[in-house]
Amino acid sequence: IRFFFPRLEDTLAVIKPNGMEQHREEILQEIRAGEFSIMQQKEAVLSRELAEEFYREHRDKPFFSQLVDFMCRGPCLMLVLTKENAVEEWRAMMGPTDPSEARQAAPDSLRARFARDVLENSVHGSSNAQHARQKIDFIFGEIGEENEGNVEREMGS
Ligand code: RTP
Ligand code: MG
Repeated sequence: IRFFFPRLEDTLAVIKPNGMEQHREEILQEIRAGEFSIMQQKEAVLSRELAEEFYREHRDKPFFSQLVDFMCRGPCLMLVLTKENAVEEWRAMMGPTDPSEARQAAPDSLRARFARDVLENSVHGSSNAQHARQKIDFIFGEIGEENEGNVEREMGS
């Protein structure tokens, strides 16, 4: 049964501002090569408020304000990726948070190749299925309604 009906899973992927500035097409190419289905996508400059809410679990970390500044500095591309085991597969494609670790542990990963440093690490991915659902609802609910003016362009897939 499982063979014929794989359990599809959604994850939220974000190409962060530095990824958009320099490596957008290469990252999208990797997503296609990974055979993820792109079910929804939205390009937007995040408001501070939205970035703070998006990363609220890190609000007490020393890097929080830098992280929010970075995420708001230019457009992000937010993508709902669907595939069997999408959460884990997308995390594996991204590699570890810190590119110096990524270059050791996962030299082909996106962060090994495209991250500038531990902050500007080019991509985000949900860490589990429940987080994925929450963040997808948050991004594709609120940006659409409240931040319409910030959505610069939607790409055709
Ligand atoms: P993400 O949530 O963006 O997919 O990244 P992650 O799970 O690999 O790492 P997480 O611990 O959730 O950190 C979120 C993002 O915060 C920035 N960061 N900066 N300066 C620092 O030491 C530092 N540590 C983390 C990164 O942009 C990281 O992806
Ligand atoms: Mg995280």
